[in-house]
Amino acid sequence: ASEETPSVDLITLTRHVLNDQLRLGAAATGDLTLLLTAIQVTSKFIATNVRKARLINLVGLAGETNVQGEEQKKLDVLSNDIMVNALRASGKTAVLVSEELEDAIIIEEKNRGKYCVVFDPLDGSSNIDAGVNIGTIFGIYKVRSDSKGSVEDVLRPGSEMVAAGYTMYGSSANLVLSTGSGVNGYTLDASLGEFILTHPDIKIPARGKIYSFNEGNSMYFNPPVVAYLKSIKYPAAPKTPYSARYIGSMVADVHRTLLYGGIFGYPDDKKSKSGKLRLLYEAFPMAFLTEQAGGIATTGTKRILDIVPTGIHERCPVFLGSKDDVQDLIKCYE
Ligand code: AHM
Ligand code: MG
Repeated sequence: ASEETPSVDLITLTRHVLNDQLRLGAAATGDLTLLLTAIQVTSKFIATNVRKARLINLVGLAGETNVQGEEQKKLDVLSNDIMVNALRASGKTAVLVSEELEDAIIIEEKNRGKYCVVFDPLDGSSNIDAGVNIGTIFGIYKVRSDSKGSVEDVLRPGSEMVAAGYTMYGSSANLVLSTGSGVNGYTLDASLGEFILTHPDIKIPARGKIYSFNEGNSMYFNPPVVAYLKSIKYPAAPKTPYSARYIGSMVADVHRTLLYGGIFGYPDDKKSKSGKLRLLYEAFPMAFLTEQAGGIATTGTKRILDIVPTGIHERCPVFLGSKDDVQDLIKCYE
């Protein structure tokens, strides 16, 4: 086909998920698809506002105003508020957990649906002012059959999630999603306002050549992590050392890991006894995607998706990525 001819058979996210749900048969009601439509709208909204804020920051950098701090704060809050409002209004949710909110939101009866959404509305916000990629991370549970929606509905292992994903706000907005049968990547076509399937059936290479850790924390790292990092930086010949890539935005670091392979890690250490990343809305969704793409996600000693959360803002150590690479790390813990 010539490059000037646009495709007239676009696979949008909604079409793709709907097909998937239909394939699953009678049990599907279309509710998950509608919920995902609400999430898509919030991602488009946040993408637009991230771009606007960057413009405003450029003005700030020119020395005129001191709005940077304020605008950045606004963006976090804005992202949280649009998600809460859109998810509530979708009529498909019962419980919402946001990194920005101390308590879970229990949806009132008139708007109540059967899904629970846990999310980090704008992750990696220390990167906003530098124009580096940031993202939204989300995980979805179904309420337990006997429940009208309570925090207990989300204090469940990540393996019980029915879907998980993230949207990365970069040069384009990329939404990566799993509803439990593989991982697909969609890119926002800004002129259509639709997420179009661009990365079908993402599979992590079995082994990569990249490691992604904040090595600035090295002096606090525990012996297994130190041993592992040494093994990939000073390998025995004929092996060659790995490349380091660390953006400091989980969404961007995980996105690269899904596509190129390798290992991403945020360990627990002598300073942060449970690591830094949040179990419910950072570790679980990314672990879900990683496993669905054929990789492994572990705390070093335990499968992340098996953890039973005891609090909604709990933290946990995270290592995820290519099967062979993560297995090498696990060996250092044994
Ligand atoms: P945030 O939720 O406050 O933005 O923090 C989470 C972010 C992750 O995106 C990233 O993986 C990590 O913090 C980076 O932490 P560090 O700066 O300690 O390397
Ligand atoms: Mg975060």
